[in-house]
Amino acid sequence: MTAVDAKGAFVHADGERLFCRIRGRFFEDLRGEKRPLAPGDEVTVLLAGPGEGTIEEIHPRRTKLSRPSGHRGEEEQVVAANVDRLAIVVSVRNPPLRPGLIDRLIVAAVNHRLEPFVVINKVDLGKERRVAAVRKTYEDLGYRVLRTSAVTGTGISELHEELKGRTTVLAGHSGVGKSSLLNAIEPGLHLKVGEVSRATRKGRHTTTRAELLPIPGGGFAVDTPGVRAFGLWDLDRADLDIFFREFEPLIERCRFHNCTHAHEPDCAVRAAVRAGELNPDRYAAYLRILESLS
Ligand SMILES: Nc1nc2c(ncn2[C@@H]2O[C@H](COP(=O)(O)OP(=O)(O)O)[C@@H](O)[C@H]2O)c(=O)[nH]1
Ligand SMILES: [Mg+2]
Ligand SMILES: [Zn+2]
Repeated sequence: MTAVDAKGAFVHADGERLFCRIRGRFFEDLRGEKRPLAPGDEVTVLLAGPGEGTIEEIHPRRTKLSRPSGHRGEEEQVVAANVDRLAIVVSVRNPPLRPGLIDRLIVAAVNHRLEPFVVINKVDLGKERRVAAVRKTYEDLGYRVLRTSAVTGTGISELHEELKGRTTVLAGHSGVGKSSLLNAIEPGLHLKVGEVSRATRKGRHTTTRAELLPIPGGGFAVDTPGVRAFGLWDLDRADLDIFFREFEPLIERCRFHNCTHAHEPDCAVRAAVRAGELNPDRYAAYLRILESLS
């Protein structure tokens, strides 16, 4: 299943793209979800005619990436299903890197059992020291970090290699170049690319819905429509620390077994931050996420 709207869904079957109707009964048992299907869902299709079919069965999801939606975030919107990896795309300039976003998306990815990696795009715009610093932070933690430019082609073949044979969601603020990177890998995708508005430095949302895009050589990418408020669906604040992998060896040395590492005495995480053994930006990101979960 590659794309979905109210009327039906596009399904990839043996290299063919079928438009399939969704049976009404799939809308009845939604369990708080907005739609019965998400990009990446695996389905059984009954062929109806050339290029057409009906979805007969929706298979259980291996993984899913969700965010809260609706007025008060009470509904679950599944951005993509059966995804293997999350590519966290940022740019160091235009729009600038927002502190904490990579950390938040790593938590979201791991919480959903996706393997995260970081793509620093627009490296043609300079800021080399910043790029190197971001790269070092996340490589030291054991995450893969790529430097790319959709304009000059830097890192595009490496990114292509990362995407091959798997399903990867590209997440990051709009305007960072997600659609441009995918076009650079496969110009035939003809993804619409937005202008970054000078006034707000925020990209316009030209990508309006998530869609599964075939990658040359195998695999799929999901180009998400921005992640203004990529929520941490289903995450208990007491579990947040386990998603900060560098905290892990410290956690058992905190005095309280349920230490939140925010204010408690004899906290090994805070001690490590004070001693300069933990990256203070990562700790600040942890505290910000912790606060947002209360
Ligand atoms: N200088 C530079 N501009 C880029 C690069 N990648 C994308 N852009 C520009 O950034 C803007 C937003 O790109 P787009 O792909 O729509 O971003 P998306 O919202 O993340 O999909 C467009 O004007 C692109 O031409 C890059 O590597 N370098
Ligand atoms: Mg886009
Ligand atoms: Zn602690």
